[in-house]
Amino acid sequence: MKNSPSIDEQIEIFRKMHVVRQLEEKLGALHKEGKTRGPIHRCDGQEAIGVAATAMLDDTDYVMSTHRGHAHYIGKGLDVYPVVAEIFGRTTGSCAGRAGHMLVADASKGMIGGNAIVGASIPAATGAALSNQVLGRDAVSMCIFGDGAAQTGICHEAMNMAALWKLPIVFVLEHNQFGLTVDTDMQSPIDDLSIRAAGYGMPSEIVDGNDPVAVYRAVGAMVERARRGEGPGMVEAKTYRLEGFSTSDMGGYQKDEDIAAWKARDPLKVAFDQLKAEIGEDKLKTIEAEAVAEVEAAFDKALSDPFPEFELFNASAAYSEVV
Ligand SMILES: Cc1ncc(C[n+]2csc(CCOP(=O)(O)OP(=O)(O)O)c2C)c(N)n1
Repeated sequence: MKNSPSIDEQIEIFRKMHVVRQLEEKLGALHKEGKTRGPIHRCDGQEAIGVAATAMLDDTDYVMSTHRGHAHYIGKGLDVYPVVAEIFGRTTGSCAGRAGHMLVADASKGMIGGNAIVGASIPAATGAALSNQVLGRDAVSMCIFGDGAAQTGICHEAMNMAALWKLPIVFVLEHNQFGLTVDTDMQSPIDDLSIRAAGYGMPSEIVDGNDPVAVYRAVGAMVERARRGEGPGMVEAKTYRLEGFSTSDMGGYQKDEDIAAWKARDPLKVAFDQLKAEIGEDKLKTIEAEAVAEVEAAFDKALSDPFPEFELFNASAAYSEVV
């Protein structure tokens, strides 16, 4: 089928999904030991979207992420070591330890940043698409955002302009059923937020966000048409956040039966089942073990790296120099 990932691409998606899961589990464990700085927004259960949606992009294509961006970073080609180092504020981090877990960027890979301001990545990615169009570059922009971000006013403004100017951008909506602790039913009267795309005059597709092949196909088709100059498109990937909003979440608002039902459809299991006939269970288990070892090594190395040295800004000295 056109836009389907090759077996090699599927294997790489499978591997990266395991890197992300291991990263999240390790961060969760370190948070419990009091070793993380501030809350971490884990994406367990959403790995298929971030990794598969970015798998067909080049380094010159831009991605704007969210506060829950670890799968987007790894999917877009960042190594896990500089990501871990950045999360822990070390000089070896992808932003030299100055960004932290929500704002990771690496322009050389086209990852132009996470964003902690809900909805703000949507106009930023739209602006990046406009720059590609104005400069005549053959590159697309992708904005990955949540169902909470979809309810912001700025989302409407950005999508309207993207469609009006036929910008080369793909909007990937990670519909994980919650905005903070607020259920999606309390945020919007409609279940399928992507029906709004028709109002902007752009195509959309709804996919199972726990199926990496389905995500790749749907997003790949939108990326191709955007690259051909046919304008923006939207993919709404239905998924579920298996962990709390952040590592500081006290829980209690996600139904046990929902968690169990979505765990039964864990994207890692879906990816395993899609590949096992082709390459065998033993090979897949080896890939899993290698991903775990890679993440362990990244933590070992990053956590002994130095912190950046900052010179504190002396406001009164600066003021006295001016006056
Ligand atoms: C402008 C703004 N308003 C509120 C917040 C607080 N806040 C942080 S994440 C979040 C919910 C985001 O929900 P969604 O976009 O669905 O992303 P998810 O956390 O589900 O991945 C809110 C309200 C914020 N960071 N920025």
